[in-house]
Amino acid sequence: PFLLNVINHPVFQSGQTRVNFVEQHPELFNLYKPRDRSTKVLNFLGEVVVNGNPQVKGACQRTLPTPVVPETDAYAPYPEGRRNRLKAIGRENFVREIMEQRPVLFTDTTFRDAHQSLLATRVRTQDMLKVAEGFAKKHPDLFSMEVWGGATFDVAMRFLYECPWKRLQAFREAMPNMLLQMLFRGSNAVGYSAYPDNLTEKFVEKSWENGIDVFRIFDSLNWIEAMKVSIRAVRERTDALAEAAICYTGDMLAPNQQKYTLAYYLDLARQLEDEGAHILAVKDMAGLLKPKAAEVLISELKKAVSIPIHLHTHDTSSIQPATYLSAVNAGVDVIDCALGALSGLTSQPNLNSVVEMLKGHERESALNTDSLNAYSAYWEDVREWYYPFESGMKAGSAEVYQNEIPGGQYSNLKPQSVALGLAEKFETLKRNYRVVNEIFGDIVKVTPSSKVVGDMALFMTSNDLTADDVLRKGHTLSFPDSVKGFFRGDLGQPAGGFPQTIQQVVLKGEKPLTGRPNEHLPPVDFEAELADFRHKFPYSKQTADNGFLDYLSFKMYPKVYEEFYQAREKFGDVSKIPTPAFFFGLLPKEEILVEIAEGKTILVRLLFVSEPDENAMRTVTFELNGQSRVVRVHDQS
Ligand code: 3PY
Ligand code: ZN
Repeated sequence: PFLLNVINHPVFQSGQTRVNFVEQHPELFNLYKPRDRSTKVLNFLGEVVVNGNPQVKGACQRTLPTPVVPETDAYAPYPEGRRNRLKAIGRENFVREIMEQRPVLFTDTTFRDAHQSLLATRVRTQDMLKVAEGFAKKHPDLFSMEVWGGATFDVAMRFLYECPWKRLQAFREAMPNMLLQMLFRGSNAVGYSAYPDNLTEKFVEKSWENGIDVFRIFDSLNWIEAMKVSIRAVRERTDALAEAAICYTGDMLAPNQQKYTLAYYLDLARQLEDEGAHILAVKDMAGLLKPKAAEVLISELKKAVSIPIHLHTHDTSSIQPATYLSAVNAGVDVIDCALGALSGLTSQPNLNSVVEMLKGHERESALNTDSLNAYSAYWEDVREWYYPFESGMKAGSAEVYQNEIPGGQYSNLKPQSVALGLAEKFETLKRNYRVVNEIFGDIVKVTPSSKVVGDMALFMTSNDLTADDVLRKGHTLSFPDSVKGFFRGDLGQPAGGFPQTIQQVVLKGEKPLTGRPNEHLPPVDFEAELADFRHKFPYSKQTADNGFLDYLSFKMYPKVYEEFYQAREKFGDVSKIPTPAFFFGLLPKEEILVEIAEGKTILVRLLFVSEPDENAMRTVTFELNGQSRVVRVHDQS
């Protein structure tokens, strides 16, 4: 097929072919014809029909609702939104204008943190994309849409077989008037370990080129050293906003609070402003910021810095709307909420209700709650499709003040504990999370430091270990890699340093780092590595940028990328398969439409599934655009 592509290419036929003809025409690698694409879709569906999608193993088929997309006028122009404003007046004027605004502004987290925190990040691009354009047209008053980064990058590839960059590009196209925001883990970018500085810079640059306008940058230990490279990259290499975050932990007003005090946060805020942050975020990832503390913290921050303040929380305790009211009264500029049906509990407070709460308040927002409610109704139905990923939490819980588990981690801890056979011990696991935090010296817990605490809590739970066992018998234990890395200084330095005893127990004589872990990483040689990458993964070159974004995905998650690559080769682009069919397969006679290429849609109907033969192979018969087609699938049961 490649040779045919070359021979049939108009440039080749014109006789004007140059030496680098192949390099300049990535479309030559479009080796898959529509028939291949539909076969791949059938292969995927056949696999799910026979063996189920491993993602939802054990979930039973049930009647799923049909969500209604609120009406949108596809021909209506996009009203001017914050992105138009940023472009028109530039970053400095834009942030000044934000601070002068009387109404409080909102970031909608539905497309990122909300589903990361409620549905283990599993919401697929198409379900968000269906409402993206209409939402952008109806809610241009929002400050931003948080759509990317955090765990979405990893999960899109690992579990959904989707390209995260394509997701971003699609959002960009559907919401040209809105500021698109991402969560960026400082020197850990969208991964779990430290990357060479030039890779972090390249990642920032490419994220901006592909659609990001606001980078929320944090460090999992509030270690400013680790945030400098990314803040500078956003300032110098893009026209986007560098929003630097301080992570809030513990209880600032507790009488015994020694470490995470008001003075600690004010000092961090001043340093981040000095580093050039355009906006300051207070990132309350576990939902620990109580209303009174918010009043004190926000009003003191307003005095300490002269950039806008953007507050983020999780409603795990169920009292965070009260925190938002305090923060609004204290002058916070922007707050993070999620659309009704994907809000509350481990997610953000309810956007629709917070907008209503502020009706009559001097900082009332102009957002239209009728319209927000229509979109919430859509999500209420879509959420049903993802029911296997629900955490099971039914009400707010004050336990969060003890275990301090971030909302974005809570919804993943449950499936992790199930996978390790610890489903029955979830209560012990949560208690151990708190114990680990204590023996690790009370650290900030957010990705990736929260993963370290989670891994250790899982380790203690599965081995029935107490804190005392760990400290006294630790020299005989082999700790999880992430825990060793943490005490080696791979994530940087925690406030107050590492507790010596546990550090020695874990490291067993190995010498820890005290500087920036990235300092020791040689810069990436993009040219040489890219050539190797393209050689190893030729199919990646089909993209418009000749595989560079795929290469960045590979650099973040080499093994995950490799599996994603193989899945894409085998099944093609599965992102267009409707979600119920993607997770649960089809019932006999059920029919779905799948877009296999721009403007080309196939109609697939399941006819029947044969009994397994002596080699455990089943024949699955489909009807594709009216013609019968069969695929053979190995039954793994
Ligand atoms: C992430 O890094 O994924 C987070 O959501 C941290 O809160
Ligand atoms: Zn969050």
